[in-house]
Amino acid sequence: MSTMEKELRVGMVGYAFMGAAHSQAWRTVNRVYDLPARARMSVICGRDESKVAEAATRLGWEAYTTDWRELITRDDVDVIDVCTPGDSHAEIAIAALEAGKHVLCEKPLANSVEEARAMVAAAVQAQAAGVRSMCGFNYRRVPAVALMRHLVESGRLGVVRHVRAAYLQDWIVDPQFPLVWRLQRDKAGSGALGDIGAHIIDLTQFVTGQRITGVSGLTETFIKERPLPSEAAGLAASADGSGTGPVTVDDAALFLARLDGGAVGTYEATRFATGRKNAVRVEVNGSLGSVAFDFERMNELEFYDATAPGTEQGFTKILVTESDHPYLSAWWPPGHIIGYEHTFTHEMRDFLEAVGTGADPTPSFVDALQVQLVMDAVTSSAEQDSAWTEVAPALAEVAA
Ligand code: SOE
Repeated sequence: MSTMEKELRVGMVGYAFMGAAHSQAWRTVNRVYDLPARARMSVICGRDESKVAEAATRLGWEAYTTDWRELITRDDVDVIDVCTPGDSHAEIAIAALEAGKHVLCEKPLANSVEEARAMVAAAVQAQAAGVRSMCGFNYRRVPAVALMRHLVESGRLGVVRHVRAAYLQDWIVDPQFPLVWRLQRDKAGSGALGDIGAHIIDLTQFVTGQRITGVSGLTETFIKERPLPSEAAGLAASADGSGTGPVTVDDAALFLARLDGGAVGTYEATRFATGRKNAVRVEVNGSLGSVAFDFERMNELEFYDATAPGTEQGFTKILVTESDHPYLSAWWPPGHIIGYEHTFTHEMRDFLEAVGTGADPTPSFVDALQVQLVMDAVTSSAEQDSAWTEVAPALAEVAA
């Protein structure tokens, strides 16, 4: 460690899918990027002692604890990384910020707008004391997505008119798939809308620089009752044979949107797109060109340049692996592609860069509240036969 580098001792809460993805990123980030701060994987936290002890060894953490309240008061921890289900985000993040710890919180920020507002209030207060916070929308960190934003920002698309976004999965198509926490409103807040719709809301606002101002939404729960899960229930869960319970979240959420720069958008988030495993698709059409991205081909970006001579126009497939593409200078030679886990390494890179230089990382809790406000508007609209529903700017709330 150079003398200029700060050490940031991380305490992570949760050790399932996101905990493993974040651990991989904390392990890797300082070996790849030269940064003003170095992460130390100090403590991992989970309720079940034998499982968290095993996770600490497997994922590379120095110590473990079973009590997040103890974790956030420790003097040997500077950052709290929240990788738990949504029902504990607000409580943990607010307590950590109040204890003076920087916070990285998985998406969606919270299970409700009220919780997200309380988190923003805690983040704003902590910020005055130099305590930083960020929400973990990892798809912003796909190099092709960052390039998309750059093309829009630098005017290559002209005036943005259409945003077309879909996040398609199929892991609960089978009606016998059990009632895991992601299908329970009290734990997850919402279903496809908050779990994957949140990503495309954030991603499109990030890429276009425009805010969603109003929506007309529709949600559906196709399978209303499911077998109860066995205790170890992840994305590949099994039923425990003890009966069934009600699904209390949406299986699919669709909405139309208007954005504040004049664009219109269509959004679709579903866990019932049979055959689509993790297709995050975004297309943006502007007056001078278009860009199209699909996460299942995450190293590529399609770009149509309408200013090229007519005889040469057509969608160009850019292989986003050049060293001067976003995030890629530290990785492999051109053509040697990257994967899902890199998006988290890039997320930790941006977090450490900001905290290490005393800046606020993005997306902030305010940005994440904006996403929450859109989701809330989609839910209310769907409850009122898709009535048009305005989305207020989160920043105005913070300023008030
Ligand atoms: C499950 O649907 C899930 O793991 C989401 O929670 C993640 O945010 C998404 O990136 C992949 O799918």
